[in-house]
Amino acid sequence: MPSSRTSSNPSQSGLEDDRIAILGAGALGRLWAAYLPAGTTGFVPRNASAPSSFKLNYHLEDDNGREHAIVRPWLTGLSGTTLLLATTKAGDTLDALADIIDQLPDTCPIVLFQNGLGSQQAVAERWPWRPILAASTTEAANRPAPDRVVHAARGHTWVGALTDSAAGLTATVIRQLSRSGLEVRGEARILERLWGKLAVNAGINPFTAILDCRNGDILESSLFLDHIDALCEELARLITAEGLPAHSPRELRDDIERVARNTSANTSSMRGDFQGGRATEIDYINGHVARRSRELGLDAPVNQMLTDRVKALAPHQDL
Ligand code: KPL
Repeated sequence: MPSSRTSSNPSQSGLEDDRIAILGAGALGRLWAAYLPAGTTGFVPRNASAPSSFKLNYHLEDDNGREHAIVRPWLTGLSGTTLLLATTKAGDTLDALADIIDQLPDTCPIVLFQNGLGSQQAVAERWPWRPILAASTTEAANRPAPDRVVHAARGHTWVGALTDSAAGLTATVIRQLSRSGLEVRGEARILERLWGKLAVNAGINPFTAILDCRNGDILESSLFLDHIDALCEELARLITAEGLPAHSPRELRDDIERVARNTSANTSSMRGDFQGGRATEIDYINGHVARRSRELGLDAPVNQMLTDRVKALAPHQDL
């Protein structure tokens, strides 16, 4: 149940014992902030966009269609933070963290919620001594208006360690996140889970952006039908070359089609980014597949073609 109130028992910083800071006030960050207990959670202002008020007000439509007015503070300091959720876009995460990380206690777990792959590794490589975890979530949230978040469907969130110092902290992170009432589980093989999600996103998101259609509509399109088998072969080869458990191209295609059917009425995050004039995450999805394939001596022409076509739709984006 989302928590509409502000805390009745605020500590000095305005938060109770758990002090969860959320970096990234998009759909996913606002979803977690709404479900976590009000007194424990606040947003981290980005340096470049200092908020003009002390609180962030928005509406949440929960997964039962009920409306909640949400009020959460912009945090004025991070010294007592017990958990940082980074819900920024993949391409923004490294810079956004660099701006604020010196304010965080060294022991504070940082959970990365980005789509695709590449940004998580960049963060773990830059701060290898920090406890850094990655999350893979199937919670579906979108933001049809700046002050409105829709929790379109309940899912699960898996959390696992990326750096050595995070290895013993998964249980603490799960305890704090579970206060939201959302389903959170530990995942020892978080990279495998992130690859599974990347494969689904690689097979849905660029098609929806290029064709400007909902997820389910790609299934009958000739662009999808002409390229999906080759795309799945490229993914299957790379997953094996990365040393992860093998998946056949057929299994990957079945997963992609199942998710496209189950979310048929959804606008994918990539189409939503494009429509909203935001940079897409193509470099961390199909672009990551093309780049890693090149690095490992493999070919991935379909992933490269989809990357190029999405970038041609959004010429402002460049890594
Ligand atoms: O994760 C998604 C996304 O839009 O990024 C899918 C699974 C495609 C659902 O829309």
